Amino acid sequence: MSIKLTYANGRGKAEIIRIILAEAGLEYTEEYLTSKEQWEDLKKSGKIIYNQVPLLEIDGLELVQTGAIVRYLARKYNMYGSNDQEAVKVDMYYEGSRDFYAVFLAMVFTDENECLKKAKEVMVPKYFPVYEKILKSCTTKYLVGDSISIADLGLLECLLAVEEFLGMELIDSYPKLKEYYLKLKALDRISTFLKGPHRKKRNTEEYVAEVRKVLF
Ligand SMILES: N[C@@H](CCC(=O)N[C@@H](CS)C(=O)NCC(=O)O)C(=O)O
Repeated sequence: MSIKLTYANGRGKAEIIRIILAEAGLEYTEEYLTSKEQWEDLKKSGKIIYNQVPLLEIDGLELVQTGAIVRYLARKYNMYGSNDQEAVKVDMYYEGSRDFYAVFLAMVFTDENECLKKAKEVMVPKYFPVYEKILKSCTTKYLVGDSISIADLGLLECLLAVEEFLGMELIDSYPKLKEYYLKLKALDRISTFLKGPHRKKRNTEEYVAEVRKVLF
């Protein structure tokens, strides 16, 4: 059965879903919201219960709410630890990554420089030592257990943003995190995704204008 992701043609809340779909090895199509008419039609279709995207159509379901979508994929494609104790750790580390990534999400509609300043001065010093400490006690290359989970993919999204917007030198001071990041980025499916069309580009003025035009 075909899988379809509906969102704007940018990272936003959908990018973590794209990263997970990539690691799960799933083929899917994307519909980009580019016109008000298309957005109104989507709302009328009844597919998006809160009138919000991302929308993931999969297994005959119409899924909204990013966290619900992420966990559905995680459970189905074995990225949620191997028991309840591991699952709750996956949740803790994944949720931490969401709190961290929120500063990059905010860049679309608020002052980009302010967000980057906060990312550098507040978020990196708050979160990187936590993940460095966790990784120091890990015996595998993953945050939880011996296989990749949404905790790793959530943190990967943060690390990619830090490298892109603030520079690799911010990661250099955390040796375990750096080693972990380089290994994650080099995984076959992830490295293919990062070079491919599902990986979205950083926001441009045109993209922000398009999102404003369509959604508001
Ligand atoms: N809690 C939801 C929030 C989704 C959300 O705010 N989506 C925005 C686009 S990023 C949207 O659809 N906004 C239109 C609206 O709320 O009217 C989630 O995480 O999926």
